[in-house]
Amino acid sequence: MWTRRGDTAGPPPRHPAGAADHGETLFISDLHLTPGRPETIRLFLEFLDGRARRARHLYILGDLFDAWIGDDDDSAPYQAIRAGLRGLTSAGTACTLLPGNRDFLLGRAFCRDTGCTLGRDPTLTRFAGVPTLLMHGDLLCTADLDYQRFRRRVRNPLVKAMFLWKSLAARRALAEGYRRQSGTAKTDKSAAIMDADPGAVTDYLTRFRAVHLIHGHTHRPADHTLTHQGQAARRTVLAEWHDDRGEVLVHRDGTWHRETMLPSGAEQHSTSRS
Ligand SMILES: [Mn+2]
Repeated sequence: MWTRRGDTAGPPPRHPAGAADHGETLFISDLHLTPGRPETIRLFLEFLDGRARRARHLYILGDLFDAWIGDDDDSAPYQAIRAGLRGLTSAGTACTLLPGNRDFLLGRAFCRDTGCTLGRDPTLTRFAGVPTLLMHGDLLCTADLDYQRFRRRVRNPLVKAMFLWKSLAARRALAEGYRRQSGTAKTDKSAAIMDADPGAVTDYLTRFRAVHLIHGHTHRPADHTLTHQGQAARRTVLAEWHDDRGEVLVHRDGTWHRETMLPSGAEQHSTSRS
C-alpha cells in the first residue's frame, strides 16, 4: 500500500552527472488518466521514463487524473503512475503538480510516494526573467457561475475532509455519480461559457504582475498574444492528451516550443516553435 507507509519521506532526489543538465522546463496538463484508458497511461509512463528525464523540471498543470478520490486509491494503474513519477524525481527531474478540477484531492501522501511537490493555483514564477503565471485554467472560466459555486463548495477544507473520511467504495460511487451529472451539464453549456474569460485573464495578469500566462483545462491549445497595460503579453494554452498522442510545452533559454509525444515505435516530432 502506498499511502500507509507512515511519515518518512522518500529518498532525496539524486542528480547524476549528465542527467537533467539541460535547464529545460516541460509543461503538460489535462492527461485525464483513468484505468479505462490504458493507452494514455502507457504514453505517460513512456514520457516519464524517456523525454521527461532530460528536463530539469516538469510542471503538470492539473487534471493529470480524470478523477482523484483520495491518495489511498491503490488501483494498479495508479500504482504504476506513482512508480513512474518516483522514477523521474529520483533521477533528478523536479516535478510540480497543480491541482485541476478533476484531481484537486491530490495530497501529501501522493507527494511523499512520488517525490512531486504540490503547487498552488495560481503559481507565479519566472522563465528567462519573464514573470509567468501558471494555472490550471478553471479559475479563468468565470462565466460558468454554477461551476465556480461548485468549485468553492468542494474546495472547502471541511467538505474535503468529510469526503475523504468516507470509505473508498463510497467515494468511488459518489465520483461516478458526479461524472455522469457533469457530462450532462457540459453539453448544455455554450462554448463561450466553457472558455477562459478575457477579463479574468487580464485580472490575473494584473494581480500577479505577470506578462505570460500558461494554463490548460479548456482543451483549446493556442498561443494568444495580447496587449496588457501597454506591454506585449501572451497566453499559452496547453493541449489535452489522447490515447495516441500527447503534447508537451518546452521552455529552454527563453525559447518555447511544443512537442508531440507518440507511443513507442512511432516517430516523435516537434510541432511548432515560437
Ligand atoms: Mn480541467
